Amino acid sequence: MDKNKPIFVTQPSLAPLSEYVELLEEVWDSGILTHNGPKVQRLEAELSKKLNLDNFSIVLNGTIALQMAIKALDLKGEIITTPFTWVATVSAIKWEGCKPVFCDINPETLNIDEDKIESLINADTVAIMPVHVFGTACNVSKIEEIAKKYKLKVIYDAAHAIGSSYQNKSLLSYGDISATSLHATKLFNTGEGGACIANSPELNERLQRIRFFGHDKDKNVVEDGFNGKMTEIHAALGLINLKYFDKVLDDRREKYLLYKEMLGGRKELQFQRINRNETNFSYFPVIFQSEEKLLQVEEALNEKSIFPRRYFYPSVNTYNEIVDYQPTPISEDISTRVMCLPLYYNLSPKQIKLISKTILLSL
Ligand code: T4K
Repeated sequence: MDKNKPIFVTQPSLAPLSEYVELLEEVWDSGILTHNGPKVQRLEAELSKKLNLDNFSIVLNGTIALQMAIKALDLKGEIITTPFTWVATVSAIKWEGCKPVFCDINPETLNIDEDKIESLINADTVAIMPVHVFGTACNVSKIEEIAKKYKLKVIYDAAHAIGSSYQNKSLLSYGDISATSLHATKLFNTGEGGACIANSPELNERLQRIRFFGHDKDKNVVEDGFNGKMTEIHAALGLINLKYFDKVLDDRREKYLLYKEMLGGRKELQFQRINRNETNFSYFPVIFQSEEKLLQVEEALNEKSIFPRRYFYPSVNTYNEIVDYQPTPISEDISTRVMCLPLYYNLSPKQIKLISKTILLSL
């Protein structure tokens, strides 16, 4: 372990470069760089098979995936979402001309509190957009029940959720559309990337038209679209990384459990309630007793060149440059006290022990 090398919150999981070069040679030979070429189509097919999903459309990134989902469902009005998220959830809602309405979170799962959703529904509500925070499933059954009762659409922001499951199916199979991210920092990555998983072939066809300027198969413009296409270079990266998907997931599980073993016994620390048989272990959030304590721990880690990240801080409902404040006290409180520890493939058990001991000594 290089003592001086900084340890960041994450590092991309990357397959051996030689394997990438082989695929890039095919791209060079074909001269096809984009427009849903053979590599994008192969990645769609292989990911669908791996996760047992239909109606899978790969796009440029997770934010575009969310925007496309809103567009494909023709949503105009209020969308109930969580403030405990990355700003992209909310900016996607706003870019599509809808209004984000914030529902507070469950302090144990850190996901939207399904029991608080109904009180926010009114005549302008068109959809619910929960986030499977840190890869942990929301209460999907209850959310589906509410959506059915009020005839609302459900889009899951599943940016963190590739590799997670719910009731023995991929977590990405739920909702009218699930939108995931394949960003460099995610469990499975294409550098930049994302995907929409729709609940019907018709909706998937619409998403595919939207990502390609609104063209139908004969290149007639049949609706408002934009450019959401992934390049062959990115898809090739996905294809080689996909071979290591299970290995990366297993490795994360082991590392997550090691952190839990090191830190789990301390009553000063709280952890997200997860289902170990369903989550993808994509983040290791720790909730401290106060922000002061968190800052103290962060300083001690930074002194050792260890850089955790305050995902998610601040609570998005307090971003007063972009949203009107709506109180969500639990999210506002937890976001000041939560921090994600480094967790990635190349992180060694020795480094996890160093990080954990540094935390324990500064509590
Ligand atoms: N919804 C939710 C709930 C999300 O969390 C996100 C994104 C989205 C929607 C939108 O999906 P995308 O449009 O991004 O596909 C990261 C990611 O940029 C973002 O994808 C992610 N969520 C968010 C939670 O985190 P930062 O600002 O933390 O990235 P950065 O550059 O500070 O990277 C963190 C660490 O990772 C660095 O310290 C070093 C390491 N790193 C990062 C990159 C980009 C690398 O080693 N290599 C790299 O290429 O945002």
